Amino acid sequence: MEYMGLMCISGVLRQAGHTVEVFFDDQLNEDRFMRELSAFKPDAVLFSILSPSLQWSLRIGRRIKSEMTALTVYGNVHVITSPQIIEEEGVDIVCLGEGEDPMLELCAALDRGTDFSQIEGFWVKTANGIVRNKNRQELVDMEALPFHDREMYNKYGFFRHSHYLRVMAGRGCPFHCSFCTNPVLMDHFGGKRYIRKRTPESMIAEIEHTIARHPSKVKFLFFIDEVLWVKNDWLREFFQLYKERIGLPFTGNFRFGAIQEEDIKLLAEAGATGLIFATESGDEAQRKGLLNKPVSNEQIIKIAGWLHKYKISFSASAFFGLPGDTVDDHVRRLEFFRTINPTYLWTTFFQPYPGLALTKQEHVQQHLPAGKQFEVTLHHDMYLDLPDRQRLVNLKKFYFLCLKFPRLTPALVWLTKFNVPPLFTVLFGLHFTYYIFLFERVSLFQFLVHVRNFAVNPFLRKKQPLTTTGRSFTPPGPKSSKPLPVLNQ
Ligand code: B12
Ligand code: SF4
Repeated sequence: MEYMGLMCISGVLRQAGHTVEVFFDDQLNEDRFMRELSAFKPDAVLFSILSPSLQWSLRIGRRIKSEMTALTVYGNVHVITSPQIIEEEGVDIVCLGEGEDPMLELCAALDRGTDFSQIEGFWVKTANGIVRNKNRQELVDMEALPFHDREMYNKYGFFRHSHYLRVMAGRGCPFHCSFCTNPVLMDHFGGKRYIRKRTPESMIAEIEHTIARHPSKVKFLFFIDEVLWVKNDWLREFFQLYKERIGLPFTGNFRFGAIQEEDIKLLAEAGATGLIFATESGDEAQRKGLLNKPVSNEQIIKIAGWLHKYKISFSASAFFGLPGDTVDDHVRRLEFFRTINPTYLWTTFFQPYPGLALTKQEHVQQHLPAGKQFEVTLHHDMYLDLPDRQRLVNLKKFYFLCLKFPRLTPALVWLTKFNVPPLFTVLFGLHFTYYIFLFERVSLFQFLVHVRNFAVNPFLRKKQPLTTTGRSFTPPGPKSSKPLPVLNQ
């Protein structure tokens, strides 16, 4: 997946005259990846880290520090919520917030050969210890930023051959769901000021620019904003323009809530084919209580009805791996999902990422397994140590099939008693393939890359010593007693 954050940072750095390149580790041959990186002779290597990629990034960071002279700079959500990773070996700098401005200052200092330890928004490891600068007060002005530097990804066939593009109209979401990092970011960045949408006109101009320059014909767009709907006025103005000037089929993330029938109608006219409406749970009490998403079943059923009326397919979602849930609870909730009849039902295991309101709750804390790392995929294992784990893990893999084939449900639920992971994985693969064609709109070329990554890589990777995937990190542990590296200041 291309990273919007890196594209934003690259855009400003290139405009300031720096040379930027992206390197994608397909995890087939780490030595080859390191050779390619080293041949570029970077002054700084930037990691954009979500929690599941932490261990990979630390391992690569350590190799960079031992094989090259580059600085390692870590940013993105995991770093914002756990800046103490600065104490890990291989990490030189962590970014406490938006990276555009501090990176500009860092690169300018590297060019001049001057001190970079005092840059606001960074914690910096120096020979004399860690310098913890304060976070920057100002958020970036999204209207003043250059367009996303998407072209840097085109060196890779996977992105060049893509017929669909991810675009982003803004940052942040005004809601406070307990399982989501968004409210944590809102608190971190000083409340609602973090929620910003581009002006409809400038967003449309960026989409036109991106489509015109993309090497493959763009057939589909995916708005990856946390929630595309924030205000009705913005939505209406934007999609009116979209309908007139872009008109390509698209999908995006929405929240069941204040959206009106006229908005759904406009979205359909503008080209919405498959929208993502998170339900999170088929149980209203769980959704409103534990998950802190105050959306009623009634609201969801009403909006789902409009989506069907205007022929927009949509996916719903169901959390697995929450404290208190049983197999029977999930089977009972199927009734609600059948009522709204989504095109796809996305299931995911809850991950207790750092800082989440839900992670802090006692009944989650008491089920946290010691030293467990976050997995990149949320589909195969339950993070929390909960009763009836095996059956719930099995059920999750074909929950969507239970939804679509009610008559098969009793037999499928009975099957969950047996421990035959390959069978369940095949069943999961069947409907996940349906999802990636329907919602992710992958091209055949991209599909083959996916097959290699998901089906072939795990076998090839067995040859790599998995013991080197990095050590586990226990936040906020005692300070490292190791001598700090001397940096090239
Ligand atoms: C779009 C999106 C996606 C997209 C694109 C991912 C991407 N990284 O661009 C897709 C659909 C692919 C995706 C996938 C996943 N996502 Co996601 N995603 C988002 C979302 C909605 C917006 C991210 C975004 O582009 N923001 C806009 C950009 C401009 O901001 P930014 O990324 O924060 O970057 C800025 C700063 O953080 C900083 N920065 C970022 N990187 C760096 C690097 C350096 C060196 C520096 C200095 C600064 C810096 O500067 C940037 C510019 O200001 C966020 C929600 C959120 N609020 O962040 C969730 C979110 C990041 N995703 C999340 C998760 C869990 C996932 C998945 C793990 C889910 C899964 N397993 O299926 C995968 C992981 C993919 C992977 N391989 O890592 C969680 C992360 C939680 C955590 N603690 O890590 C979030 C926060 C949502 C949530 N539920 O809470 N995601
Ligand atoms: S509505 Fe979506 S993005 Fe917003 S806080 Fe809830 S889960 Fe997160």
